[in-house]
Amino acid sequence: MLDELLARFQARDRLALARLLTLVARGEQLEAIRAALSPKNETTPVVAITGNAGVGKSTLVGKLAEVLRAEGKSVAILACDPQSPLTGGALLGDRARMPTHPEDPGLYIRSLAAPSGHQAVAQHVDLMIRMVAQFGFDVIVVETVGAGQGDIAVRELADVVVLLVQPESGDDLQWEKAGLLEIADVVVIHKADLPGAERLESQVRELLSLPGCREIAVLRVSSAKQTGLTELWSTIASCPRRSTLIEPDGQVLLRHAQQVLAERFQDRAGSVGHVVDRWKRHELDVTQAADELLHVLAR
Ligand SMILES: Nc1nc2c(ncn2[C@@H]2O[C@H](COP(=O)(O)OP(=O)(O)OP(=O)(O)O)[C@@H](O)[C@H]2O)c(=O)[nH]1
Ligand SMILES: [Mg+2]
Repeated sequence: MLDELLARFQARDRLALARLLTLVARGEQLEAIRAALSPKNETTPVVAITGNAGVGKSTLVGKLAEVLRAEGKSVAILACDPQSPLTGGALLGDRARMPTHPEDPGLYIRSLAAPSGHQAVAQHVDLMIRMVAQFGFDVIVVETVGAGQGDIAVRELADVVVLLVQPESGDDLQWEKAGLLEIADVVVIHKADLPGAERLESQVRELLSLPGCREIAVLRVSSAKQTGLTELWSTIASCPRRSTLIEPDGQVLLRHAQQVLAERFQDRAGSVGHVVDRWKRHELDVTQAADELLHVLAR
């Protein structure tokens, strides 16, 4: 059954892709599916779109997909939703705001339930990203749940993180309190058709000019008025990539090892995480980190 699905997936059957994604979303057959993927095609850019609820993520993702399609690029969208797809509402809502062209082989949209709590993306979305990359899409866009600190996980998954903010009533910059600015490569002042966009842009630029901030592009975009969208894509495309997916082989290996370990040796997840954290802080090189992981396992 799984073998047949995988064979159909390799033959670029979208129904097989959908079924496999469902298995992964349920946490089933993870290892077999992971093992069946070849490490090829992992240079596919992954763009995360994040921001608070209602800031227009789904709408913008839909518009961005149209820009990409017009350029002849195929796009897979993984839309993480705070609600269970069982309720139907959120799922259908997202679909409604995104273009649905079932006949377009260059566009694939998948809604995923993100677990409630602090996580910004659905579980195993890393594996799903690899799957759609392998399926052959040119660009992968992940819509995340604006879950504040939980979005840090997004940093690990994506080459480019786009943070959406919108003119809000009052001075309550929620996304700033949540630390979202820290993970962004591009900040979009979204709904730029609304009053207050200019003021918000200067607030954001001011925050970003504080010492210690990375260089981050700031753009005004209105999905409703269709302005700033092509500029947004060219900005994203010119961002330096620093994905897990394009790191040197050893580091990819280490990260995959971490996932497998976390699944198989749940009791040692803490120790594994500790080693990986030290590697990330450059306290260990990749060989040392691999050695330490072996120690953790041999215990
Ligand atoms: N004025 C204006 N409204 C917009 C724009 N883009 C989206 N909206 C509206 O903003 C609302 C929320 O849009 P969504 O795309 O659902 O936002 P979201 O961030 O995906 O929402 P969640 O997934 O629920 O967090 C909708 O009513 C949209 O019509 C825009 O450019 N301008
Ligand atoms: Mg949405």
